[in-house]
Amino acid sequence: MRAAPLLLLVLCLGCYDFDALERCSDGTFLICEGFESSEIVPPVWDVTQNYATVRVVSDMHHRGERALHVSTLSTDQRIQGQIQRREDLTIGPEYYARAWVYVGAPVPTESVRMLSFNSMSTSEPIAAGANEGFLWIYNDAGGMNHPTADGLPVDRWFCLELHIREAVSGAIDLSLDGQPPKHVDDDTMPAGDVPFNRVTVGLSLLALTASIPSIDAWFDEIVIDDAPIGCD
Ligand SMILES: [Ca+2]
Repeated sequence: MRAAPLLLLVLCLGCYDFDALERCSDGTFLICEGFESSEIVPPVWDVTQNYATVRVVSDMHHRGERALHVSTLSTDQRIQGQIQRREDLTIGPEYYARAWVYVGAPVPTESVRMLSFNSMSTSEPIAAGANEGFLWIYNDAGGMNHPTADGLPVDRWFCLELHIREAVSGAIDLSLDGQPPKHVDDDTMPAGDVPFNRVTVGLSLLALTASIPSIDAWFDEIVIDDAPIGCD
């Protein structure tokens, strides 16, 4: 290569939009959803919209050109704006999940679940979410609520990582933006010992006692794998 084209190539590296690169296209993860299709396609994902709308949008994204937008109504009812993938993940007993999440201000103070694993036969999940404005681990199989010291970020994309080791003496880790995780030793066996085989992404507010303002949140590049994923 002559000097001039090489110089152009080097200069061009500085102007290339690396954020536009879509990480799900190379197929290295067990499950990766970047929402680059213009719609959520059943039966890959089932959609639940109770007092909420769930749409793939092109005016907001972490990477690529699209993301998932969940918008809830102002209500005191049971809110579920979610997509769920139902299949045998066949990656147990240790799962890793990563999601890019953007929650619009103001900070929701109610209990909200955003990324959860469920079993086919039960709705009891292990979930990452927030409560009282802080990131939170829920584990219905074990110790229930495990708050973290991390405030729920709003008005910016953040990287949410969840690690589950399924066992009676199991463990859960929740990490924000690649920081050292909140670690919990807990019983993580699903009811009936049926392995987790569903993953759910979105907003779920199940125990409201009063009407709350609407919430807007976006999700992008949902990854499930049997190895640590990171925030790349
Ligand atoms: Ca995307």
